[in-house]
Amino acid sequence: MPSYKLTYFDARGTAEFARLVFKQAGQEFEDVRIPMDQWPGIKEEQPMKALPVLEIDGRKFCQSAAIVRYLGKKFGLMGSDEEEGLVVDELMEVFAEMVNKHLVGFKTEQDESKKLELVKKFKEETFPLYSSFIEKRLDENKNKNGEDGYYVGKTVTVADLGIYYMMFKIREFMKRYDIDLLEGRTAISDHMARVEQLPNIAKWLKERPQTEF
Ligand SMILES: N[C@@H](CCC(=O)N[C@@H](CS)C(=O)NCC(=O)O)C(=O)O
Repeated sequence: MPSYKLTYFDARGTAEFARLVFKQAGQEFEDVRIPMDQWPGIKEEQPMKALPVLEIDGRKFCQSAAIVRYLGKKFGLMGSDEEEGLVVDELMEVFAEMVNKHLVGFKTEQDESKKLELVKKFKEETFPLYSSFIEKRLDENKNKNGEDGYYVGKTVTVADLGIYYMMFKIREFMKRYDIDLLEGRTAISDHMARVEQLPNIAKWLKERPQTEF
């Protein structure tokens, strides 16, 4: 196995999905967290002047989604055939779209009243659309396997880790507004609990640095 070093800031951010994949796979990696004041000094050394960067035996790779897909393939977490792989990919795109199209607005909008409007629209339109689709995929796999479980097959894939992390981000953000979007969304809450109870993930959630984002 090559040596892995994942460099990011001291945050979950766009590196945490890859960290979750490493942890679930039980694969050792160096979890490097750059203090913000040191970032200007190393920015120019990064392939696209941004983080996360994964070093594999010293060679640097960027783009968080590409990193997750690589790790998923390496550790057998992409589904067991092309059709399962399609669902896994589909849910990875759901994750990316949610983060880049919707959650980013909460971060960039500074005006609190405009932010409240975004929260309202998210609660009434965006979240129901995404969560209904996610529940449909969970339900389909449940019908196929006859048991509550994961998004494809009977074992964890990167789709489970990504959608878990997406829901975690939403849950954390909405707490500030005293909103629980997962109320009544039992299939999603149960899935989150299932991921949180995976032994390697449970250990990581306990020991990982506590950061705001
Ligand atoms: N599409 C890239 C985005 C990379 C990116 O914009 N990273 C941000 C942090 S999330 C960054 O390095 N910001 C610092 C900077 O641009 O100076 C990915 O998913 O990896």
